[in-house]
Amino acid sequence: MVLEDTARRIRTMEIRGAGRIARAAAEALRDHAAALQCTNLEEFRQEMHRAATILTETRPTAVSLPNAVRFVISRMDASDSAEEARTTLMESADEFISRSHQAVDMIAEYGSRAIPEDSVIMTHCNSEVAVATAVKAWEKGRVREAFATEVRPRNQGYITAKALGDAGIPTNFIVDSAARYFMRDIDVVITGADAVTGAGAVVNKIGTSQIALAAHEARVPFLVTTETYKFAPGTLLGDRIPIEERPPGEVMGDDITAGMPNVRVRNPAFDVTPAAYVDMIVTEAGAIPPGMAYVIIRDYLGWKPDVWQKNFLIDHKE
Ligand code: RUB
Repeated sequence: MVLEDTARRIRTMEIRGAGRIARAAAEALRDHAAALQCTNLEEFRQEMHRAATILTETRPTAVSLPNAVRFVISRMDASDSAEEARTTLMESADEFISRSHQAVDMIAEYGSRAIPEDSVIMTHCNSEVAVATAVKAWEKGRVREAFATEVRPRNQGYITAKALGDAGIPTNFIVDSAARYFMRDIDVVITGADAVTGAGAVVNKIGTSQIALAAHEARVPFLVTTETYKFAPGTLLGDRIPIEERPPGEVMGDDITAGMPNVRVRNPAFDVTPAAYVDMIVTEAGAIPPGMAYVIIRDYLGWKPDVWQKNFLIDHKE
């Protein structure tokens, strides 16, 4: 019940943002394991793998989701009984959730140090970790003003503008297409990430790459704040990050499109910013250049090519 409910809330974006999605999935697996009346190890394992599949299929782009699910369920494989597997899984879920919260605090601290004194910052979409960094920098007196974009079509920028404003930061709310117009006033752009590839490219909310391009053109530093569990090991095997394309109705009402038979509305939810437009990626493991993405995958996500080639898609998909 909790499982299906969490899956529905992630799918409908009631729970959104890569970090929150990952923690919600870990929590759902933990609660599902706790509620499962099952004393047979193999049955327990199978049911938890089924649960993992339901969760990972809710949204395709945020790599935090399969990484969190893998972290939570992989250790139970060494268990000798259903009870041991349940305990291990529940402990892993709690560990993931607490590490995730700690990571946000650490990134906010490191990221805030990277923001120059008296900065005007710009952010796009609603990233928990980018907002935490901006607020931390504000508390240290490093931020003078903020710009938050609207983020069509789902308007996540409202949440960001409110959070920044509530923290006391004088905040300008602008439409997405005004980002380049205001870039001349900006000292640093900060965004979050849904995925980071082995080559250091950053997948984030649609429009991020245009803002990165405008920042690059204006010589404005572009900072990405992200937990290490948003790095994508599969990209080292040549996998591409799937870009979610959401329903056209989010962009234009179905009644309007009905009157335009030759018009197709496209609604990709994310885009890819090449590493060349990213100045720094701030993680809980430190602030790194995008070229060091491989090191994060190797050292923080347990990258072992032989094992991952076999198991990259959690084994319920085999
Ligand atoms: C959210 C989005 C966020 C990242 C990072 O997209 O693109 O910038 O997920 O967020 P959506 P966080 O609203 O479609 O989920 O730092 O909170 O993980």
